[in-house]
Amino acid sequence: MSSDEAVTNLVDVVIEDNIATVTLKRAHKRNALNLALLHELQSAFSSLPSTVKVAILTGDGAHFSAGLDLSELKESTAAEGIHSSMIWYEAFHKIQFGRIPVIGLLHGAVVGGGLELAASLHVRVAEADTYFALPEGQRGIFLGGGGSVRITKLIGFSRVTEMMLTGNVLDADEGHLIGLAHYVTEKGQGMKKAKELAGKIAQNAPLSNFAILNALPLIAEQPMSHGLFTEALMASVTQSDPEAKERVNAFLQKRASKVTPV
Ligand code: 1HE
Repeated sequence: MSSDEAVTNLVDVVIEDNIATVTLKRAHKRNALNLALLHELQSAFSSLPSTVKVAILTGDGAHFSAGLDLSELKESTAAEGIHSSMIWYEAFHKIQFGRIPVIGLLHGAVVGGGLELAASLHVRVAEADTYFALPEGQRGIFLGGGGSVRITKLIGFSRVTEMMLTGNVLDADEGHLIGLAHYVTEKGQGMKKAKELAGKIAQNAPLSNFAILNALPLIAEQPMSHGLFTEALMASVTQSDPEAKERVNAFLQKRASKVTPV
């Protein structure tokens, strides 16, 4: 950590109504992720007030994140490397399996550890200038922030292998096509889209959002018989919540909106 950063916030949190916008604030290093930033990120997500229902995570400046701060690798030993990965895992686990859904607003470079971070988010909106890459092979290292698990689950083992071997850089539309982004917007329109989605997500029943964040990934890792059983348990818990009863009644009494095509 350089001395200027010792006194500077590396993560900024702004709360408006029930939406928190969390911004990586290390633009002069292209939001490269060092341990200090990861600690701040984890603590930002751990300390959001209970009134917050959704978060948007983005990066200050021209890039979402340039990945691992490579200067931290210069002197590190194997043991320190393992310890560092554990810190990345803990921070991203806190985000992925936290209380609230997190929308990633991506732009510019989403590379290496930046893509590992993006893969831990629940919805990803990419502005048109976004590009995705895994330059670990070129740097002589390997994924170490959970990407070999999370990115592989998103786009499959073969695509991750190809991206890592060749250093192939995917643009926003290519990333969208294979599932790295759920939405692509024009440059400058990403926040509008992210806020629109956040507004919708915030209106869901909190218990449904909890189940989506926590039960779905667990079920995806279970054998079918276990998965179906977990699903049945989660379905019955959500269905018996008073909020679900009220919402279902509202629909049956024609007080709730219908599902409409765009
Ligand atoms: C950095 C980093 C970084 C920028 N670590 N310092 N990630 C990479 O291999 C990507 C490396 N970065 C780049 O390819 C480029 O910086 C970008 C395409 C992202 C942006 O380019 P540009 O021209 O806008 O910026 P720049 O001039 O290259 O960088 C500005 C400063 O940020 C410069 O420092 P300065 O002191 O000379 O001003 C860069 O050195 C610094 N910088 N990226 C450290 N990544 C858990 S395992 C995950 C493994 C990985 O993530 S591997 C992929 C690492």
